Amino acid sequence: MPAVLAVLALAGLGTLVPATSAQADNWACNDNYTAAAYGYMYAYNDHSCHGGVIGYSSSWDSDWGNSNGPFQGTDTNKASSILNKGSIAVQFFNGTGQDWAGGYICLSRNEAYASNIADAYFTSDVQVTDAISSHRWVTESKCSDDSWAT
Ligand SMILES: [Ca+2]
Ligand SMILES: [Ca+2]
Repeated sequence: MPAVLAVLALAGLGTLVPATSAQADNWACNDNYTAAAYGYMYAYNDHSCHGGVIGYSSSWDSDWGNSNGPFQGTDTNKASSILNKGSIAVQFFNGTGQDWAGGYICLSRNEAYASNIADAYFTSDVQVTDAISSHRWVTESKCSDDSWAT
């Protein structure tokens, strides 16, 4: 009987550990969201809102790699988690330019943040991690598919 109980206890632990670590992953994003300024979006170097803030903005930036605006130089192609504390959605693009063309992905206000975009793809099927190069604010209706955020 003790052996059976031990196995049951281990099985119980096995289910608890992943849940706890998943929650831990989101705590930094939760904390950052609480601390974030209203009306701003944020981007982070690593997943789970770790690795430092690449930049934050209440406005738009059509090129995260140029020398203008809230995102500049090496900020482009670096974000691994993103956060939205604005009143509408943020649309992130793989490309640059004010024609806002090419593949994109959206982070709605209600999603608040995407703690790990490793499994996310732009509408062009290009992987989002370390590939965001511009962003703008859009109404939620312009972002039809936002079910990817976790
Ligand atoms: Ca810029
Ligand atoms: Ca990164």
